[in-house]
Amino acid sequence: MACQSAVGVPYNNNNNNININEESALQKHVAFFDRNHDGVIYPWETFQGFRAIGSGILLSFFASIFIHLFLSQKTRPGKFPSLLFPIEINNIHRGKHGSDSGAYDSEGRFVEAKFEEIFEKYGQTHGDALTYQELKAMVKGIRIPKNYGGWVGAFVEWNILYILFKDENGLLQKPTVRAAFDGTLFHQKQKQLDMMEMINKANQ
Ligand SMILES: [Ca+2]
Repeated sequence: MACQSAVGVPYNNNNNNININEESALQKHVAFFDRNHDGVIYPWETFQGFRAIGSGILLSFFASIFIHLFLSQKTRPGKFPSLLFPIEINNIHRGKHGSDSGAYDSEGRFVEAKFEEIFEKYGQTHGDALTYQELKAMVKGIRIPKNYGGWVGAFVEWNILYILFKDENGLLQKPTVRAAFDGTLFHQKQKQLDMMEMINKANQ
């Protein structure tokens, strides 16, 4: 969900000129957690966002702490550190770490070829899905030597994605991963859970 202040990242495929109205895939990916749409995400919003997509209290709590400790200051260049650990969506591409899949480029734009590469290289069993073992192999395979922060970042991100979005056979499906990258997955999941709750209430 786009917030008005999340005007984008300099982006133009041809000559790198600025298009300030373009919202990057990475901005869309995180904007779900900006619950009041003011362009800044606070830890309690991340917590609420995780709860809204069906994450348990413990995982939501851990994710909020980890994400904000890791990202807050990177997204606030030149600003004095804040104990509220805000994340500024406009600068979210600055929070990108090494040892990632490369499916977001340095400006937070989605890179189709890198996304495809994940499944071509590691989706050995099903082609269009990852088993947990394949996911582990991928997270290990994309490591940059001695980039320990990136190793931890990638490990946590992919494991959270797996825990919350694996299917009934324990597979992380390609369309699910694509929707995570393009920012639509969390909205879909929230809608689905809201719908289930409505049905449950209606049946009581
Ligand atoms: Ca906010």
